[in-house]
Amino acid sequence: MLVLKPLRKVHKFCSNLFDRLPGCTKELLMRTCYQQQQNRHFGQPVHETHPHLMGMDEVTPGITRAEYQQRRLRLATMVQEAKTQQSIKHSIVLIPSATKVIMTNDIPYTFRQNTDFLYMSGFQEPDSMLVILISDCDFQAVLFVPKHDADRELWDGPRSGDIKALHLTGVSESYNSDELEKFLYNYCKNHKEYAVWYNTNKPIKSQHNAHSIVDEFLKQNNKTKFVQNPLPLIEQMRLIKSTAEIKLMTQTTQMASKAFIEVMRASKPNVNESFLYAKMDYECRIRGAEFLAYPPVVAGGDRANVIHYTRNNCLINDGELVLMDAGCEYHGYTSDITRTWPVSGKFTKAQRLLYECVLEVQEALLGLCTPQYSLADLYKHMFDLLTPRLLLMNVIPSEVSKDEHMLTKLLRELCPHDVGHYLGMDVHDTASISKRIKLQPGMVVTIEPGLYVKSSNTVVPAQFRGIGIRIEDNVLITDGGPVVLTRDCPKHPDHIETLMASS
Ligand SMILES: [Mn+2]
Repeated sequence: MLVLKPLRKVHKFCSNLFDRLPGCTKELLMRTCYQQQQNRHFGQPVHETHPHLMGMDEVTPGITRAEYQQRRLRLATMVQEAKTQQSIKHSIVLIPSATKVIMTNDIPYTFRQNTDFLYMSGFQEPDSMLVILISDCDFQAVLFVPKHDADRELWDGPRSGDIKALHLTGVSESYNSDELEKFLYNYCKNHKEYAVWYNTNKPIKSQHNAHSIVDEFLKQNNKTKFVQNPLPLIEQMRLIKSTAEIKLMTQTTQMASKAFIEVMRASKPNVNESFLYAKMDYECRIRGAEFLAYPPVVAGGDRANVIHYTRNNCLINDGELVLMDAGCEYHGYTSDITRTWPVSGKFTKAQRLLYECVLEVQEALLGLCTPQYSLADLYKHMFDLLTPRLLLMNVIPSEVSKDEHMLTKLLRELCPHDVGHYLGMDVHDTASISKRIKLQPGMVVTIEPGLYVKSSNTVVPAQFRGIGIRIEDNVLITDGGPVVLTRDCPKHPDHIETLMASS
């Protein structure tokens, strides 16, 4: 983590200048050199510095300034509509960014921006705050950002600062973060009555100074009639993807699909799960992904029956299946795919029987991804489709099927998780949105039925024990029917066997 090299380089450069400029302190000169260097940069990729990533009008890759402004206008309109019902004239919406979280002395965890803040501003620096002021017929977006700090920027890289943040994001005004307190104090002083929209369920570990400032703001004034959570409104917007977002979702899902093909090709008996994990990470990153969207599950044999197995440190034996649940994050948009394949390249008879059962159910469910159904409806359909097949294959013995209680218990054991979830900027996206609402064009969902027979399961016939299978695709809902975004990721057993035989 140390940056001795650039420091030496600058020191040498400054020393040369220093000899020619007597009277100037070395420290001042070094700072000036750095300041000039930093001024050419932003705290995030922009078109000028990253033309390979960004278009001219884009704040983040793929999303334009106009789209971000449109989002803020929509949120202001939704708040305004809610406000009319309460007959309050003014509203203030406060959306904090994420803050840097420290792992151990001076070492940070990988930074990930607060999704709602990113969706509304496109600003990628920590310790910032978006404030939206709404009055009768007007709204203003004000961004508070970390101020320039030569010492910090020497170590952490350039910050945009308030002026460049204003031009970059297209907000109405921008200030340094340390002006937030005064700003809120003045707002309180100048307004008789107002509603505050702020998510008080902030992350437990957050050291973000803005949280305590807002807490103080909420405590100190008694004019605030309402403190409401803006999250459900923002998630309602995030649920339906725009054209630009659909393009990013298409890219992130294709990227992960192609990476899966390479991981399948690299599989062989006795391979370590950690090797397949690293291969997935590599294949996603070389295609442009920033990182994997979540700790992937790479589970050989019976370990696939631990739904959230992430230790990924065992050898996968010849004849075992490997279940991999992985996806990537590309410019803020995630993919979430699961495939299960034989590590040796050939399914056994029992494995293929169970696999084809899950695949049939999954494909039937994909066909139901239309505005007629909700995710909750599809969950019910999953069991309606699975149960007769399991009975037919004798995976569920006939004596169990006669006892409704035992049958339900066994089905829950064999398939303990949900059929899918909304997908977008977050993996488990827009979690405040009910799964009972009907699917709508512009939504992206996962469809991921699974079948898990633990080796310790003594009810199911012995040949099926120790097998865990899940097949998960990402689906875009459209007026013209479901579009399987992850269709390039092989899942038919013959296709998988052919692919692996040719590797
Ligand atoms: Mn999933």
